[in-house]
Amino acid sequence: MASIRDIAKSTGLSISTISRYINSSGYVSKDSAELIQKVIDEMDYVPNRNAQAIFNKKSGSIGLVIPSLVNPFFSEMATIIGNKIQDDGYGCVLCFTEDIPEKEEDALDLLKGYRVDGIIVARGRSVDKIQKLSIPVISFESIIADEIITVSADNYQGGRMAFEHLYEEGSRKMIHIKGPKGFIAPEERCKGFLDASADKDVAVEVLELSTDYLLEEDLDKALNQVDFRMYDGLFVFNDINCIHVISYLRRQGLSIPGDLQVIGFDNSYLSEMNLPRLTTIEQSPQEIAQVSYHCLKDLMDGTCRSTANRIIPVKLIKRDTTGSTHG
Ligand code: XLF
Repeated sequence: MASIRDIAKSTGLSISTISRYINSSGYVSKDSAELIQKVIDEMDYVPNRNAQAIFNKKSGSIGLVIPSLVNPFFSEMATIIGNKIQDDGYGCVLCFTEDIPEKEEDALDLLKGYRVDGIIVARGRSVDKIQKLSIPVISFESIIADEIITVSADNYQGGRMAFEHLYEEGSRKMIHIKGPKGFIAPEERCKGFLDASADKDVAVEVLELSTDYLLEEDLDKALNQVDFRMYDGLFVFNDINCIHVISYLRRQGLSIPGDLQVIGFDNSYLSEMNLPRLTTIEQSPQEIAQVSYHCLKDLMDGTCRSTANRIIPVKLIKRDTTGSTHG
């Protein structure tokens, strides 16, 4: 593998000139720069990131902490953010928590150990640890502290929209399958749903799941507690669970939306692929990724002007699990 020394030898320039060029850390004449680049291309030289990290006192990498890639919302978000990180010449260190607090703490320690230049942490729960990281950090969904920017969809409004859509399409006996306690987004979605139902004086039921990652048979057990024939409208807190619930309902002989109108949350790619195609509340992974990454870059560059939380608007995506054939 070619080294800086080989490039210096081949160009006849000094190691410090080559180093200045590679690290963009000082003046190099146009002629020398062209010559160095030509030799770099010929030798297929790739800079040693570890050496650069020591020299620049920056690791050149960014950490991304998410629950897992199983949920398509997080895989889309990770793909978009990961691409942005890579396009900017950083390395992306991807860590998984599976929503287990100890795993999250280990991931944060690992990233700290790697001296990453910034971290985006999704659905983080290690409030103390995140606060004490002393690394620029952006939190997706979780509220950590005043000085830490949270990027989140407008979950409360999304919950309201879900109720209002089911109501407008004729549902009057509704149930909400709520995400686990301790996560702010499902709580807010549920609150919005309940507040909107109270405004219309319609009573709604809530079934709370114990985790976001129930195996199909455990989810079926939770769903067995409910007689879905009593209801004509259902809001599930995220698309992946919603699609499992639809499969359960169809196995019970219920038709969607004929017997029960169903709406999810996320607008992940699965919602378009499901049959019937899923009506859902969109939280755009593109926008969330864009805002999260830009805020992080501003923090890293020291150009961030406000630590106010960034709330991303949500949107109703009407497809085939609600509407015309209902009732
Ligand atoms: O934390 C919430 C619940 O699930 C997150 O935004 C998601 O909607 C992703 O599917």
